[in-house]
Amino acid sequence: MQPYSTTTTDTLDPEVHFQAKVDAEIRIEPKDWMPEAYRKTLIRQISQHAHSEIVGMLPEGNWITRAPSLRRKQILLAKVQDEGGHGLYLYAAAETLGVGRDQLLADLHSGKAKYSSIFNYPTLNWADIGAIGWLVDGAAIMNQIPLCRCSYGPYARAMQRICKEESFHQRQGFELLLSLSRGTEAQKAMAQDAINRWYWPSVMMFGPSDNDSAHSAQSMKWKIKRFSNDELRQRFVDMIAEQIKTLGLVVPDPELKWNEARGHYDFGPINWDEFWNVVNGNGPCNRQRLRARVDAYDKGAWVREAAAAYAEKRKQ
Ligand code: BYC
Repeated sequence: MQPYSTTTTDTLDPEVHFQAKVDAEIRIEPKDWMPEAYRKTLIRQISQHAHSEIVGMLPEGNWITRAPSLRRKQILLAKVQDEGGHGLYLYAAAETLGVGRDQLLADLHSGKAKYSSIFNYPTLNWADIGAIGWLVDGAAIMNQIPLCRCSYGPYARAMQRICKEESFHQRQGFELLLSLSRGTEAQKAMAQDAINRWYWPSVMMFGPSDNDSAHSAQSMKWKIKRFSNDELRQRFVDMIAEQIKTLGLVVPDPELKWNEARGHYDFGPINWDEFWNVVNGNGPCNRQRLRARVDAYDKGAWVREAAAAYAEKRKQ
């Protein structure tokens, strides 16, 4: 932390004053002055994050009616509801930056705003629910714990709550895969198949490599991001390479190998063509996911109208 004094910085131009606060780890709050580009970056990132949460409900929601036991169904229902809640905290955080929720959703529905690439892959068997919890939520936690220290107060506070729930999500996924890996040969094969399909897309979730990351340098200067995409990706690979040993399964990367000198696992090349293809709308489920969100919004019109009418009545 660097020293910060309002008296010494009061006379400076607002941008210098702002950066001095960020450098001194003083949180920026909605009514504080902030550069327009900082506000726009936050709206972009927080809204994309919120969209990821609610689009992320779809692949898992697909399995609620087919969960193999009441216990599994309860866990999955709770998890999917949590993701909806995360979306709400994050939309509320984005709204503190002066943008309306209708606008944010319109940008999602028109394809202007992105959401995480990972949710454009299909959930083909029950083990996918375990793989999502362990790998996808595992990647999400790795990326989100540092966001609890983001310079923007409302985002940081939303992330603290979200991270607590994400850790339950990851554990339930691991526990599901552990049960399958100790089951019949067919169950073990199902778990391995799910890991084979979800591992690389989870590694890609961290975004482009640092050299190709357009926003990282500025976002790190503003302390929105605390670690680069590649740093977090390496931590994730290291964590999974160890945890998979307990499952007795394998990571689908023949080049994964402990590197004593680096103190990290080396790993094989990432298929960036696949990543950009999915980000640009051409993944296996992009169209289906967007259609489902637009349909849900249209079908929910009567709820919004009823809530508005009720609020109006109470005002009178
Ligand atoms: N997918 O300069 P970069 C969850 C885009 S939900 C799609 O590195 P930045 C969960 C990026 O937006 C988890 N697009 O960007 C929910 C940018 O394009 P634009 C979601 C991606 O922002 C339900 C361009 O590539 N988590 O956990 O500095 C069930 C250049 O990238 C992706 C968050 O959203 C991607 N994977 O860094 C289970 C976390 N990666 O905007 C689980 C918050 C990059 O210029 N977000 N792009 O058009 C972040 O931490 C950062 O935004 C990122 C990207 C690390 C994702």
